[in-house]
Amino acid sequence: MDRQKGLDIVKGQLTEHRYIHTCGVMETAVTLARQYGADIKKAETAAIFHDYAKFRDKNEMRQLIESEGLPADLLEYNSELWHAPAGAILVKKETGITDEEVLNAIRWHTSGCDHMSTLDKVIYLADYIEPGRQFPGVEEVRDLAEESLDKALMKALQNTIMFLMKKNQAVYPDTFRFYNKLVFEQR
Ligand code: DGI
Ligand code: FE
Ligand code: FE
Ligand code: FE
Repeated sequence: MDRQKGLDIVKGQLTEHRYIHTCGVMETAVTLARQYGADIKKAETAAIFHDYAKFRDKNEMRQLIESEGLPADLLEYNSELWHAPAGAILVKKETGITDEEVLNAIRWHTSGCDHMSTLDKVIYLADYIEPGRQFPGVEEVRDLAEESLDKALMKALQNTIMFLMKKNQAVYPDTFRFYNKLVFEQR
């Protein structure tokens, strides 16, 4: 899809703040795709649409998870996780994007999983390090992203898992699976 058309569509779904974040993810994803050999156009499209469902009604997303046969255990975990798989379904239904690689990158952009493609990783990392992100540790991950996609992701996953644990929150199993996979691949 044309960049401007995609941006116009998501603008109607997002707050101003989230739209600016989306533009940051788009720029960062294109840079990372070029650097690490993912499809640049697919990275651009996945980035534009990655948070498409961020502000959908929770009940709508809960029903979608049930009716579309998405993993039911999602409902037991933080509802922040839902907009990613729900987004993949809604983007397909509502925007005509059918490319499964793009839809998968949207699907896995929050939890991760144990079979992340290079495109999935690019979107996951771009979401974490785009220029608008300010949380502790992001600068270290930005530096690592210059030298290694997987090393940067490993640090990002460590930060996220520890952040959730410090708040006594549950960690979705796919997030641990993604982290463990990165560990296994790096040793
Ligand atoms: O939608 P964004 O804010 O741009 O970012 P995101 O889709 O990566 O959502 C990240 C949020 O989800 C972050 O604040 C932590 C929260 N979260 C809750 N449970 C989990 C989780 N993130 C991961 N990776 N795994 C969880 O189990
Ligand atoms: Fe998100
Ligand atoms: Fe993320
Ligand atoms: Fe995001």
